[in-house]
Amino acid sequence: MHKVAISGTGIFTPEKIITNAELVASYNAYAEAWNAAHRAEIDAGEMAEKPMSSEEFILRASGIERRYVMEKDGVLDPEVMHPLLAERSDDELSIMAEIAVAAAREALAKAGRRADDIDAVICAASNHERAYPAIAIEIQQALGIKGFAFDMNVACSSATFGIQAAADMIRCGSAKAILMVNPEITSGHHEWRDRDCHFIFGDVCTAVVLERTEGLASDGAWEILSTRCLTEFSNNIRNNNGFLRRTRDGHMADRRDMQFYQEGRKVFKQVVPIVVDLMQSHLADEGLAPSQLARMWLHQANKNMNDLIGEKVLGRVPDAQEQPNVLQDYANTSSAGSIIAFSKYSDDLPAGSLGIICSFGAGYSAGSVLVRRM
Ligand code: CO8
Repeated sequence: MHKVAISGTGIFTPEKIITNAELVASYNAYAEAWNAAHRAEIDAGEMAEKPMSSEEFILRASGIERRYVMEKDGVLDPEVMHPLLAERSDDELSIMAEIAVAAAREALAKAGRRADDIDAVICAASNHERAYPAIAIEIQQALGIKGFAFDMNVACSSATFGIQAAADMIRCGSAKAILMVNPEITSGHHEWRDRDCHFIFGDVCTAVVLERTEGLASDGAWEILSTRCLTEFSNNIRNNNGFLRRTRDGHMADRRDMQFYQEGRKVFKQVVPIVVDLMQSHLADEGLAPSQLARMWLHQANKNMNDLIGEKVLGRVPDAQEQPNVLQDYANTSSAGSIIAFSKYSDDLPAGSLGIICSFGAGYSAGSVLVRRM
């Protein structure tokens, strides 16, 4: 069995930013117009008025201040409320592959690797823009990687499950080095017209190079000591859009359940203990105490949730540098969140430092990756 390391990471960050102020102004204009259009039904008690959103609520409830998006004009237009992305022909690089290639180039450069050194690509994300051919195979071709590639989806835990899949394949010898990417264009499957969740998500792509620890081409890699993945079925985060849509009555209707929807309070309450138990049992299995962790790179869904998880795992309030958050700038970027935090906040730690990358989200799904700086 081979030992496995994360030798490079990369982030593609879109150029466009939507601040909470812009988001709330657009949502409130949409809600006011909707209320005006439905005034008679609202006054007759047949429909509820749409309440207004507020910047103060968003910051307090989530810690999010802004988010990056691939396209903002459509999202902010009260008459559109979703991104407007130009359709590409089958011969053009797809948008998910494009952002994955950008993040991958950065990860490969950090790892000191070229396409020839990689023998597999995993595209792990919470949605894929088409059913087939796999986005991963398109990325493989665009980068000139030989070997094999496949897509996978475990919602917000796609990256940690992707790391486990890659690490297990490298350990067993079915690949020597794997590129694992997380292109998350959440703005496309998010519901910007729902006040309860319109502030949650942002777009990004992360990339991770995993390879055998022997013969690394760069310094400062992180050895993967072990991984844990866990799933438990829940309807509390859901999206019913799928290939059977046209087989059902009313498939063309603008239905709420064709975008992300959730029971946020229930998710918060039910997921925190699952994640705390996963991290604590993972550490215990390795004979490690939480106090030995130099850093925790958690999934970036909600600051209050991360604060609570950190406190429960460590038994005290973590310092900001022990558990860095990026969601104030990026919002929830689904599977990419913990990898952005890891990529931005790991270079300063000395050799021997222990850390944990942990994701959680729809499914429910949770993943834990225990790493040590080499
Ligand atoms: N502005 C003003 N007031 C608001 C707003 C708003 N925008 N939204 C809600 N309120 C009001 C509510 O109406 C409520 O009012 P009242 O008390 O009068 O009833 C009050 O504020 C409190 O509302 P909530 O109880 O909903 O507020 P919470 O404190 O629970 O915060 C959160 C809401 C932030 C959503 C919180 O519950 C949360 O973050 N929960 C965790 C959810 C989570 O982590 N989900 C992860 C989902 S992501 C994932 O798994 C990936 C899926 C795949 C990606 C999909 C990409 C699109």
